[in-house]
Amino acid sequence: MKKILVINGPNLNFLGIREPDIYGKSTYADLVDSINKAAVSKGLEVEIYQSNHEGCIVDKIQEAYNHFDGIIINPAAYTHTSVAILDALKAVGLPTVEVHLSDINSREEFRKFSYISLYAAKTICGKGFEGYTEALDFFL
Ligand code: CA2
Repeated sequence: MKKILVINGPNLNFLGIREPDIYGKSTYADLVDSINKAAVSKGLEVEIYQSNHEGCIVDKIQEAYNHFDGIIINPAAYTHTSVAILDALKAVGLPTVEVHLSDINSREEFRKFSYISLYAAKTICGKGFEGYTEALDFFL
């Protein structure tokens, strides 16, 4: 069975608490539940990790080396700033899908550039929780 590491970046643990107009009313626990259910139905094993800290995300990506078959990552705000996360993904070399709940191309100008897209095999945005399900399909 393929093992996929799902990483969620800063503030995503606040889902459903604030900004429901952008990110929806469902909570982070609902997101975890939806990813777990989709993974079971597709015959994939997933580990889901969330951190508000750039270095912790880099550590987690490095730990995936030799332990996972792929990475799904929503780096949240680090999408637009983090060369460190880009470099970690490149160093580990696992197939990676980038996911964003919102459509980063139709928001503020600064959200249009993604360091992570320079490495990710695919970027899915603007599809809410469904984006993670679609990302899982990439590994089938
Ligand atoms: O659309 C996405 O998934 C983002 O990665 C979410 C990030 C944002 O910085 C990216 O540009 C796009 C922000 C996540 C913050 O999540 C919150 C959830 C509830 C309340 C406030 C923030």
